[in-house]
Amino acid sequence: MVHDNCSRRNFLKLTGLLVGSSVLTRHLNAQTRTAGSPSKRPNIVFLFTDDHAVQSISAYGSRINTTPHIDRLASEGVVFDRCFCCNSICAPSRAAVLTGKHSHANGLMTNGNRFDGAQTTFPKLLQQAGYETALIGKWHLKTDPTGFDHWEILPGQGSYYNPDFLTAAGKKRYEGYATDVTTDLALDWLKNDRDEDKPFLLMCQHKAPHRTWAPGPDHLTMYDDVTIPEPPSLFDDYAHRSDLLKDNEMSIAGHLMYDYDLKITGATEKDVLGRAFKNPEYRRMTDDQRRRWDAAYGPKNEAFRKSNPQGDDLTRWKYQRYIKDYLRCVASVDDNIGRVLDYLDDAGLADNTIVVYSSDQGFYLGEHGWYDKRWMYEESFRMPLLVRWPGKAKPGTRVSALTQNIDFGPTFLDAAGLDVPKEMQGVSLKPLMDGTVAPNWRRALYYHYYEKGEHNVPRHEGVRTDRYKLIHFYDAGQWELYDLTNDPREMHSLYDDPAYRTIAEGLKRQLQALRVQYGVDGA
Ligand code: SGN
Ligand code: CA
Repeated sequence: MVHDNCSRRNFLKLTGLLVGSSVLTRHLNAQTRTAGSPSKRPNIVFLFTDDHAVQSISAYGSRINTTPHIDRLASEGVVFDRCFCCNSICAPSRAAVLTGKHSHANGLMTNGNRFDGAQTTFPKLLQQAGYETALIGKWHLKTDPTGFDHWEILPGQGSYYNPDFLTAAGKKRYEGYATDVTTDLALDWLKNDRDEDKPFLLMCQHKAPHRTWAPGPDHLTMYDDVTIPEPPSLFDDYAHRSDLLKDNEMSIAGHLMYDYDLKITGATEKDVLGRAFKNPEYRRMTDDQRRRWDAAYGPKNEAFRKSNPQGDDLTRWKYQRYIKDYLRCVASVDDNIGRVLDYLDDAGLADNTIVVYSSDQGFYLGEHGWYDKRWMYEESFRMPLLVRWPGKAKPGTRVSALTQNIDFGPTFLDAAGLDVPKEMQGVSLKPLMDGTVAPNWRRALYYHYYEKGEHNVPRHEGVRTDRYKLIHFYDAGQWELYDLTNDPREMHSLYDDPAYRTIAEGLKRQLQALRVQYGVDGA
């Protein structure tokens, strides 16, 4: 198929017809495909990023950027407006995606745990059923990947500049920017390495836009001339909520480091925890990359030193530097998603390929004065989920049913015509793809964050329904209750309000029912 298309592209080039016109190619591909191709098991391209919040995707109504290529998936497919993770942290979310199980059930509860690769995962089941499976990019599960015919992963968190990749054969460094390199490797596998007689699963998993938010050479000066709007709770005082929020170590005002996070190269100022680390990317750069970096940040840093903002103005400056770098990383992700979508068109694969875009969890883009994730509040609890599934996902559909990362594996198995094993706790999202409101769909989601670590977020579990959210900070014996319709930004807990006692009790019963349903210890 690819070869046919290549020769057709060459022919078109020679005859002068292909003047950068992927529209024409798409049209021809569509004609070829509809001409009697037998119905085949769909390929799956899973595009997964790290810490990409819906507040920075225009298909989700971003006020701060545009993501035209991700938006293409929205107009050609389905947007899940209420998709959530079961544990808002990297490795646990990835393990939940692979296994279709909550953290306690797959054994990976914190970033410190090692993934048990002997357990059942959806890639393994697809592979056993005849799919060719590949994983490229961030993995972060400590043990070697299982269930993949081909894998090439970033070690741990990986690097943005000139990243190392691990394979079963060892380590290799690629010159370039991680988001571009990861896409290059994924496209290379699609074009040159896979067995074209088999359906495939490609998991293309980016490091971006994870901390330290290092933009690539092409985006270093993007947004230089604009001011990004601040979220209304940038200066949150944490009133009317658990006092545990005040103990956070993820504030833009106090916990971002000048050189490490904010790119003030050579800064020695410390954050409120007394840390003054150097940015790890800077020393990885080639001379040319460093020259471009310095040319971009040098004048901006000089202007910062000169204006020397203080107090709230300093926080505002830090927010601008943080959010612009984050969005610059997102812009590169979006460009690279576009490259993959164009390739699928050009290779004639788009019509029989499910394309999914998601990220391991959401992120705070200044809401509550924060960066990072972990809390069960909407911004980090939510995940983007966009699915283009020709013939199944009705273009332009928005789904508001409560969905979770444990549903991804079951959905992919269902797409391949396979049974979902009983041990998987998620359910296939296929019935929702045409906008149907499934009558017996789940009415509540279970959440549990277990880590006692960086950023000082207390362990908590909770339940979210269509309208309410109940959170239990169990080590401190504290509860919060939010009415998400009246207080979507979760600024005022109603747990101590007598008018909400019955609602709180009902939610506690729902939480307990979920603990029993999912087999949580002690339930
Ligand atoms: C690193 C980051 C943290 C982040 C964790 C988890 N620090 O430790 O800010 O919360 O990863 O992120 S950094 O200085 O190393 O960037 S996760 O997405 O991998 O779970
Ligand atoms: Ca993450």
